[in-house]
Amino acid sequence: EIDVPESHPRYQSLLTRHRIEAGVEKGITSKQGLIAEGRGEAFDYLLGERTIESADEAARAAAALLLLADRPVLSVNGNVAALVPGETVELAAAVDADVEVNLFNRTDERMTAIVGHLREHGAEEAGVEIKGLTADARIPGLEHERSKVDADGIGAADVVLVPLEDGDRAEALAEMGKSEIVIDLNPLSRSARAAAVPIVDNILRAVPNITQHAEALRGASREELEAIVADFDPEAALSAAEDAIRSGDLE
Ligand code: PTJ
Repeated sequence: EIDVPESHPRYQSLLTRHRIEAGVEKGITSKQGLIAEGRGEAFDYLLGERTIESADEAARAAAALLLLADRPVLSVNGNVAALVPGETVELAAAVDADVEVNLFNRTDERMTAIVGHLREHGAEEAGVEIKGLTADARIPGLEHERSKVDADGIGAADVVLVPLEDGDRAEALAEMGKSEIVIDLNPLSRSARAAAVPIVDNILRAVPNITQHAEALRGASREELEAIVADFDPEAALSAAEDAIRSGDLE
């Protein structure tokens, strides 16, 4: 897929860039997605391109919240589809969630391309439903195109995973009473601050990590899962991430 040796010190970052570029070429990722990727990379560099302990705890709390949910939905945008299509399908299968394509810059062409891309990555075989095309409900307080969701998808969800989300939408979804899990490398972003469970980690590492925790927690009781969620402190997780960035300890 990309001609860079795995031993290259910036292998992961080059692979990520390549996937985002390919996403733009396939009509999946928006041009703004390239800018978002650049911003994310800068934060990842400062975090030492690793999953810090507080982000691992957040991923475990996210897994518990998804397993407890009645109607969990994983929201997918153009960056998520380019970076972790198969991993998102695997997470949805592990926690019995639907996937919904939900775009900041919504066009019919990109919606169709992303739904097709997720199908190519095994959605049907895994029994995972891909929503987003019906668009028969709205998120209150957002401009028309940005507010479109499926009534039986994000519209009815109790827990929503919103990776790499714009702050306005993350806040509007939180105001609708959804429990939000946000994956965002910027611990100061409004999306991360709106989340019940903010995961400050690269989505490439975070999504498979939530899946692993979900598999490990499969036999846990409701009480155990509820205790994991109750013990999680979102503000402490954000401060720990900010401290890790400020300490400049790149390992
Ligand atoms: O595909 P669309 O039309 O829905 O548009 C998607 C983007 C991402 C362009 C849109 O939602 C947007 O403009 O987002 P922002 O406001 O740039 O926010 C994206 C956030 O994700 C920023 O805080 C970045 O630091 C963060 N980010 C970028 N890449 C990654 C990341 N977080 C985790 N992992 C990454 N790989």
